[in-house]
Amino acid sequence: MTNNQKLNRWVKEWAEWCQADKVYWCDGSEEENQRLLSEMVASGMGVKLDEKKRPGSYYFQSDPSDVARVENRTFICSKTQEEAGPTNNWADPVEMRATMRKLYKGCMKGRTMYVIPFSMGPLGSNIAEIGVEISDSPYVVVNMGIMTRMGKKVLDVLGDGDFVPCIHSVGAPLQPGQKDVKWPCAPIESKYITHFPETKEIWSFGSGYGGNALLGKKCLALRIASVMAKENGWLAEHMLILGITNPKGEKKYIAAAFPSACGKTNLAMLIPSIPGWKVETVGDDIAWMKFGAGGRLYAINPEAGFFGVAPFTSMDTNPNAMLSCRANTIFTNVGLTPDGDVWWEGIGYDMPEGTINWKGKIHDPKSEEPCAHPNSRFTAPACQCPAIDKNWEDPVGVPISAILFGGRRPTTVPLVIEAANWNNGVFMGSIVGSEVTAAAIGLKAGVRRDPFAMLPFCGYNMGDYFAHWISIGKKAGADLPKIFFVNWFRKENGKFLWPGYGENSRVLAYIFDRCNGEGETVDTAIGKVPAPTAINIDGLRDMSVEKMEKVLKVDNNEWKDEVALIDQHYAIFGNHLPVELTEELAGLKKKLGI
Ligand code: SAT
Ligand code: MN
Repeated sequence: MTNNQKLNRWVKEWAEWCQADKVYWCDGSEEENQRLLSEMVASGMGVKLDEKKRPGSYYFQSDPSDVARVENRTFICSKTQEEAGPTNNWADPVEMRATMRKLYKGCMKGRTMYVIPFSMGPLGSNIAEIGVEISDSPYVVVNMGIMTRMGKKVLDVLGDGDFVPCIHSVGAPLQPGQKDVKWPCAPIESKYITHFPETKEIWSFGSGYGGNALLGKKCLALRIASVMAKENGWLAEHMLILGITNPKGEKKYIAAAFPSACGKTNLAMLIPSIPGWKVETVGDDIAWMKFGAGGRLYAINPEAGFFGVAPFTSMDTNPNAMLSCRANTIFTNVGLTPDGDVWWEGIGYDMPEGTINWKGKIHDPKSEEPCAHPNSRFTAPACQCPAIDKNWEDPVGVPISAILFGGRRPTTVPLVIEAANWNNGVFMGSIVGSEVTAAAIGLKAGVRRDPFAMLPFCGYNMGDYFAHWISIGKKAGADLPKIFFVNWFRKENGKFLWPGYGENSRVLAYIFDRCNGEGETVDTAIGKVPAPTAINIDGLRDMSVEKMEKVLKVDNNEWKDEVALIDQHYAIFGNHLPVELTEELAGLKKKLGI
């Protein structure tokens, strides 16, 4: 309980509306965490993993219909559709409230309503924000306990201050005597993940999975925070943050945005392959950046844990992620081995016989279907990451020297390009995209643009978001990060030209040197690329200066095609596209001779 009148009133109103059996205020203690986990094990929702193999860890299987974020059920309910812009699903806020109020009525019958106070960012940091989630899912409580700073300590900091109200229900009330299912949720057509940017509220109904239900993450820390950031002159971004130290002991921080499935977690936790360099992790998914001392942008990771994709995480691909989830971790939709451990495709060893798959059946190793769902996850405390940066919880944040944008581009985009200036860097962010094959879920083959990797996460008109980025560059006295465009995924004859993973440290080292004004560059139509010998390839098998020339090549013909695609991409933003980006595109066309 609290003396915060607004909070008390809000909790009371919703407990009555949802007709929860009980209201429980989470204190965030370890005792509470253990109790909720034990209750879920007793009810059959969760499984305790073997204490020797995976100490303090638990296993869950979701309903097969509730396995990922549902973008087509995610809405931005600004007053007008124009404010939500061409890339968001918009719904009228008055109508949406009416629709959802009906769904929420009585939706927590037979369940406990948990009140979850949480802080995105270190408690009391002036970059942090406080939210309160009410949820009828104990699974959400224990996950929020890892992913955020949660409980009574948050209420102490909140006092009678303001918070972001977040309402969540799995949408599966229980009648008297009705037995609960393992993973309660509502059918897809009544799932709603809804944001009200004007009033900074989040209403979520019908799903218990990931970003649909852990409302601090994508809903607050990106969709709502992007609106707050625009209003108050800061940045809320879908970016990892890493610290990199050179052999002389000099350290810089880099933030990087990549669309889903481009290896953000791997880059954030990378182990450099070049001697003497060190990479440390501040965050793997979200960065909030505000101006601080010396006009520099300081970043915090608003989260306290990693909600990482399990498949293909191994001691080879990402040992720091493997070690982060060695204990005190919640696993969802991976395989469960007979000896009480977890298994997934690409974990680095064969599946033990008798392993149960994410659908709860003994897995046939010859099956076409995977044992772990492709979007199966580990929820692990960030402090367990061996590479966690010593400043990761500094309330002031860490000063950002460089911002990277990237996607999966088999052609056209070289390994690394340096923006000429801030606006040119914003242009690069605005054209980020990944190549998708026709097989990908209902998408057209070609480049799927995902500007700033924020397509599903920007809480307002993406054209206005570009303009906000431009305006950040105009701040008086700002000492801005350098911006780079990277692409680890260029191919020749179907094969990747660049080895990726730990070898990406070679590119980070070049970027580090560029921030010090070092490193040899070559000018091209789109920006500065490294000279073929500027990136250290010592000891790299299968790499040569000739191959580097291919990885770094800027082919003006490819860029002429790209520019036509950028024209199409930009057209959807109409008069919300800032003139500075039109000018950047015109400048590029001129250099290409179009
Ligand atoms: O489910 S989350 O939104 O937390 C992760 C993701 O889909 O990117
Ligand atoms: Mn993400």
